[in-house]
Amino acid sequence: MPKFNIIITLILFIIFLFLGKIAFDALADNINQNIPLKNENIILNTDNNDQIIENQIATNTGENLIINSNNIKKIYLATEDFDKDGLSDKEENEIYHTDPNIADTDNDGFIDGDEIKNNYSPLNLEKIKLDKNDYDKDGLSDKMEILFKTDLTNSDTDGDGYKDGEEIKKGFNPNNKEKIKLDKKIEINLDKQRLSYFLGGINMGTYPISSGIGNSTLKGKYKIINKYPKAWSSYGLWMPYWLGLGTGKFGIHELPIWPNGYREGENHLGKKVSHGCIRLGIGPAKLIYDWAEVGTPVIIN
Ligand SMILES: [Ca+2]
Ligand SMILES: [Ca+2]
Ligand SMILES: [Ca+2]
Ligand SMILES: [Ca+2]
Repeated sequence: MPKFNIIITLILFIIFLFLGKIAFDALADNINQNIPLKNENIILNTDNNDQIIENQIATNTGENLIINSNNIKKIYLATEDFDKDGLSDKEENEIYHTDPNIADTDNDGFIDGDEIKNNYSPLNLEKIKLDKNDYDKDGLSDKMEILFKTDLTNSDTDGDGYKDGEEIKKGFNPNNKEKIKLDKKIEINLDKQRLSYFLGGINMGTYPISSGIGNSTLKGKYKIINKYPKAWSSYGLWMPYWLGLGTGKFGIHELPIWPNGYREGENHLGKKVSHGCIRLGIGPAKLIYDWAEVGTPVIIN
């Protein structure tokens, strides 16, 4: 009966194929159900090796998924702006921590990109500027977090136990667990009569000064060579918060005070009136004095 056996074998084989197709369809449905319904770019890594199957589905939510059997990781592209708010998906995810799928994250009527362009916080319903908003309450404004490339939604970006704001205040790198100091520098612009101070290349503040009359403040690269809370000038007045420059014959200090208590030059900030020193106003002088160290470079342009 060999013919009969062949027929039985063929029938069994057809049944086997049919069951196999049912199983395969069920598996395919299952995979499809596990894919979020939003339209996304999805990369399926089906078998843990290097084979990656790219599966473009309809449109894009700004989220690109890599799926393999062990983990799911979203990739945001610098070339995509899914919600058309003027910020790329990557910028929204990595820098501003806004929603790449919603144009107006804080729902205040202004789209994220416009808020950033005009220095407003896209994460605060209040009309508040980035330099006044501290989203994660770590003592560093959102504006400075963006400049220092720290995480404005994480109070301790590098996870070393010190808040981002504390690290910047003490001059440490908030993006590195190691205790690494950031470079300090002071720059003085004689034409603009302004002093700026920099930490790690980031401008921390700019203040009006009063430098030497005519060209009596010499341009050049200097270092702070000494500092005294109150120095005495040969012109017979006190120079509070003294930071000596060059050979120490001139320096940066607060508006001078005569022995009778009269404060010199309060109306002169922004004008060249001194004998060569760089005068700072009340407030900024102490701030710069406390911040700068002996050895800090001072560049006068
Ligand atoms: Ca966007
Ligand atoms: Ca908004
Ligand atoms: Ca932070
Ligand atoms: Ca830290």
